[in-house]
Amino acid sequence: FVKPVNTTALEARLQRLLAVRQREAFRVLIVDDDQLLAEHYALVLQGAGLRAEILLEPSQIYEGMNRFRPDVILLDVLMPGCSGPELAQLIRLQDEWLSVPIIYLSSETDSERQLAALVKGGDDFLTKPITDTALIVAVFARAQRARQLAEMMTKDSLTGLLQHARVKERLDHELQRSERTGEPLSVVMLDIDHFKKVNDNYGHLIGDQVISSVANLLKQQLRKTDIIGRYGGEEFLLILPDCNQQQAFALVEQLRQSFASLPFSFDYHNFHCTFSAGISQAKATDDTDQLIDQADKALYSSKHAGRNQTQF
Ligand code: GH3
Ligand code: MG
Ligand code: MG
Ligand code: MG
Repeated sequence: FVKPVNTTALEARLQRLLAVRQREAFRVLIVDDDQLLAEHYALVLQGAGLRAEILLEPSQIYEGMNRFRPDVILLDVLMPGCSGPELAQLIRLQDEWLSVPIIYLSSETDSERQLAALVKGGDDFLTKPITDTALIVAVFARAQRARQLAEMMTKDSLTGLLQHARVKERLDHELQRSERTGEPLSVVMLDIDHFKKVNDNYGHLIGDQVISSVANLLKQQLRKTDIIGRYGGEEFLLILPDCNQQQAFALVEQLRQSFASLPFSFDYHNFHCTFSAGISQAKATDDTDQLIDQADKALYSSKHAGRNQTQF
């Protein structure tokens, strides 16, 4: 006697689980040559509040990954041209995609062959046919873990901003995109002025608070599409897509003035801090390092000219 699964109770629990608000819906890339089936999975996942995109053509995997940046890949095993496990191997060749969970979804029930597929770079093996609930749970659980891990790996713990290496990766990506679309792209380097004195006069804990408040100001005032990184101790790198040098200048000047007027206190003593900034706008011939270097040089000019200012 097998006790029937109470699907309504399970689904209700699942709904509650999914109701936990995600800052951004999980993205699932469905790679399957069977369009009808892929569309069915996409609908099921979208119904559960996830974002799903279908890739019917395995050869477009890198393009699809770069455009969609999935949290999870749902991968068919038997496809013409390139098998699922072969594709998993290709995905794992890119450092950037090493930790994206790959879930095989196939009618393959032979455990030897399932194992062989997993060894090539997959994380889970689901078999078709699959219930909607089982699919949602499997994908959701993997996506959630992957997001948590990715957050921990990429975010600076004091400010919650992207770490040095990650912000450079994002700049590579945005630079390629701006070359493709022709949209302007600006980069800003910020550095807190005389920060050593803040530490010396008020201690490192207060210094940390000052760094956090720059980060909070940036998070509050920049657009969702802007990218903010903690580039060094008290240095920040901003990537501003679809923003030219003049627009970036106006924006940074506003930020600079807001920050300069922010009061800090230590032992009933109030003090203010300032930062200096340098801006560079991408030209067609620039690479990531050149763009950062130009922003750095502009920052140096601001420092040299007396600090608490923005130059490009
Ligand atoms: P300048 O105006 O030329 O930028 O002067 P500065 O004093 O800010 O010079 P510099 O950039 O060389 O000094 C940065 C200091 O920031 C050195 C380091 O001790 C301190 N620092 C770096 N990371 C942290 C951090 O996470 N917390 C605190 N409290 N201090 C940090
Ligand atoms: Mg197939
Ligand atoms: Mg510095
Ligand atoms: Mg400094």
